[in-house]
Amino acid sequence: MQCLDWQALDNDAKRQALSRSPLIGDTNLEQQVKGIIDQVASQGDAALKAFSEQFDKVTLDTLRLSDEAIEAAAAKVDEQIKAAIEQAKANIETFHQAQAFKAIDLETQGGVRCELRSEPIEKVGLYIPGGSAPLISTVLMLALPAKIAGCQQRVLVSPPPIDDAIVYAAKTCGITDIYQIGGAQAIAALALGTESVPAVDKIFGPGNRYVTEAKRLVAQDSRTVVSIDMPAGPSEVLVLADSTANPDFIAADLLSQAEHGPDSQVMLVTDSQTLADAVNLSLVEQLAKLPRVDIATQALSASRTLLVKDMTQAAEVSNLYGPEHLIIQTQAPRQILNNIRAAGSVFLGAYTPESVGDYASGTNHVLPTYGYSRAVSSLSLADFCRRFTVQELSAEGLLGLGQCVMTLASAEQLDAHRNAIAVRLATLASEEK
Ligand code: HSO
Ligand code: ZN
Repeated sequence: MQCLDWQALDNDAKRQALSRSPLIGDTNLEQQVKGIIDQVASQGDAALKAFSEQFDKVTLDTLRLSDEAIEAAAAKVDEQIKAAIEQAKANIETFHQAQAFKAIDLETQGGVRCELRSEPIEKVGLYIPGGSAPLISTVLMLALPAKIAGCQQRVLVSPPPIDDAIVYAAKTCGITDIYQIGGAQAIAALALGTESVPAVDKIFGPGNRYVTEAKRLVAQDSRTVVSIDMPAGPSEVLVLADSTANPDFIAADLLSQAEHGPDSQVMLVTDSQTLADAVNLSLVEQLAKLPRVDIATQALSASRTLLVKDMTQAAEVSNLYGPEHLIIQTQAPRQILNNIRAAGSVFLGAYTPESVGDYASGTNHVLPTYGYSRAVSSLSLADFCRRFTVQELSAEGLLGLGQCVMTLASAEQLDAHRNAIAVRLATLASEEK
């Protein structure tokens, strides 16, 4: 990995050192995806089947997996995998159940009652990518919170042929419908609805650039009212380490992120040149043994080590970057945690690799990337709910608040607003006589 001395860099070079590969709007991609969405809008299921033949090379009779097909796929899954799914599921459930909404019901002033309530989003669509790494864990991370939140219809889509373990995970996590559709066309179907796919209120989940572009486009499409979970970018990790860290652990963590994709970014920020050198040596050794060596090598070529003066500065650098995953391997990681302002999920200490959060500790692995951790939160139960407020005033409440509202309405020159108060105050005054 390229190694830079942070303190020797000027401001421009510092910005450059923390830069991600540009997410340039690709007009060609946009046009292509728009075309797919329009085709699904006009031809529904027929378009979905045609795209499956074209992109997935699969001919589909039905888009929805039947109960028999689900049972048959689930029966083929290895018992060890089932047991691991059950253990991860229990932890994810425990952590997400604890996030249950706490309602607010109070008086802001005498006779003025205000409430904050929460309702589950009724229909949610969950996208699970196919391809070389079937993300079983993503099924757990999306389906369990959706179920715990109380979303009524929980639709999972994934490109055909769907991996048996994904089908099993969907079944055990209470998915109500599974559709074997993928790509931009699956997002279009969830947003617009077709003869067999229900239109949903919100779409969740990671995907390739077509999927990401389709999510962005449907969220702005005037034919639909659909939201998406969060903006997406390539996955990334930043490791903060001091001289006490184990270089083999760090190299392994960097590689676990690098193997996700050639555009994954991994960063090491340390105050120890000796550690940086040892990590580099270990990377070379471990990389050679990985089946996904080509992907990881490409990711590493755009990744960096930054040498800082101390671990306080290291935390500042991490805050500037705002990593999706932040691993802190130092003598006293919790001390550094107090200085952390922006990160999707934090992994503390030598025995907490990112992998545990990716699969099974209980935290969610759907996290803001690309520096969005400065403003966007990691996926939680709240993302599957909508909050709304309620207010109720007694006559006394209105007497106490009316003049304030009338003054502000007059200042905004909105007389009808003022009158909505005035007419009531006048009635109250006449009733009092
Ligand atoms: N690190 C990925 C999640 C994942 N890893 C799934 C393995 N499977 C993005 O947070
Ligand atoms: Zn991962």
